[in-house]
Amino acid sequence: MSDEGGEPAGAPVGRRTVLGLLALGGAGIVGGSWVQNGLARLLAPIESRDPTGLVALFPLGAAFRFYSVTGSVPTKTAATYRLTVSGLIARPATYTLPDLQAMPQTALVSDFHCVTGWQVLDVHWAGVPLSALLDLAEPSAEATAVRFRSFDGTYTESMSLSQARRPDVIVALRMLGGPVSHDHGGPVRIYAASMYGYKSTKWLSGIELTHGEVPGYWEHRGYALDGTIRN
Ligand SMILES: Nc1nc2c(c(=O)[nH]1)N[C@H]1C(S)=C(S)[C@@H](COP(=O)(O)O)O[C@H]1N2
Ligand SMILES: [Mo]
Repeated sequence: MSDEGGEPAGAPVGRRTVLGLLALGGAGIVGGSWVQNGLARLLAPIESRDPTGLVALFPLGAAFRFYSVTGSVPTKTAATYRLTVSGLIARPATYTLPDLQAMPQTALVSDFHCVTGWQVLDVHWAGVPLSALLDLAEPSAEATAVRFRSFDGTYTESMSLSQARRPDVIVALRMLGGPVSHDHGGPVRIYAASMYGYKSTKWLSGIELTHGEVPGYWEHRGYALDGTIRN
């Protein structure tokens, strides 16, 4: 089921490892994107960090994969980027990249875990705490959840309002020591430290306050609505 549409860019170690896994299974040599999709299929049912020991056995954690469920994503610059905050709130708003850069920033060093098993440890992140934008929006009494949209035109995610207010959920402007790159969802993405990577919407374009969580792209394909990492 869970082809994450990942591109093989930047994952030579992962690919070598996959070939090893496939060789063990007697599958022989296969082509590039199929290899990654095969890995996703192999690991997708695993809903915790490493119950099988596979990740420890094969060092998949060396590098980020670049995931996109869409073929190509438009590039947004400081001049063209917009983030809208809408829904069940008193104060709808649209932020530019300079607007977000001018707000107080939170930095954190925290791990990134994809639910399919790969992880990157001690990643440097910085951005605006989502809670700060929610405070400015003044959610109404009926608002119980937050829905994220992406300017890839396809991806959505949701989390409860109380999860969204956690101090470790940020509207990330910086990652890995620089601005969030296009491939990592720049110029602005979500980073939710206590949740699996699929909650960290890339190419963030909208934050909407809703009544109840709206299942997103991956929830429609079997992922849990609550993406909290439990172990
Ligand atoms: N818009 C969008 N956001 C997304 C995804 C995606 O395909 N599209 N994939 C998610 C998943 S499953 C993971 S693990 C991370 C991967 O982040 P990375 O591409 O920076 O490694 O992005 C998440 N956010
Ligand atoms: Mo993921």
